[in-house]
Amino acid sequence: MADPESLKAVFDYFDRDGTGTLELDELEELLNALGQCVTKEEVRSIMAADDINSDGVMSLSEFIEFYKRHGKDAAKVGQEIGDAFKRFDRNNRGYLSKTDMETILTKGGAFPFTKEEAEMCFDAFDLNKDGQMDYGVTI
Ligand SMILES: [Ca+2]
Ligand SMILES: [Ca+2]
Repeated sequence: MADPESLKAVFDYFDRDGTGTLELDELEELLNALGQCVTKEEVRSIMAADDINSDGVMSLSEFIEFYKRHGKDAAKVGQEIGDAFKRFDRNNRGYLSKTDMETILTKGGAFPFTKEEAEMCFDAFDLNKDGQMDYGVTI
């Protein structure tokens, strides 16, 4: 399973509004970024299944449980993305370019993406559309 540090980085990344929890739209974005094509219905049922304390949002600990339950494939992707950020951002710029992202996703690891998929992923991450993917790991 992915180490908690990477999971937390991923979790924080998708917690756009900094509430410390993932709401439905944030969870949807996360799943899409991981290459899971999910419908809103599916997001809702995932949330329902994994929202352990039934408060309607996913906390970090629930998110970690979610990863455990949904097998090592998902965990591996999350970990790869987290690790890849650090590995490819050699100059510690704090962001990756679209080319970096394509290199990571199409050449790296157990889950090779097509160029189109990599671009979709990049666009999902590049929120302010400045062509740089900030990964904003707060330590
Ligand atoms: Ca949030
Ligand atoms: Ca919850």
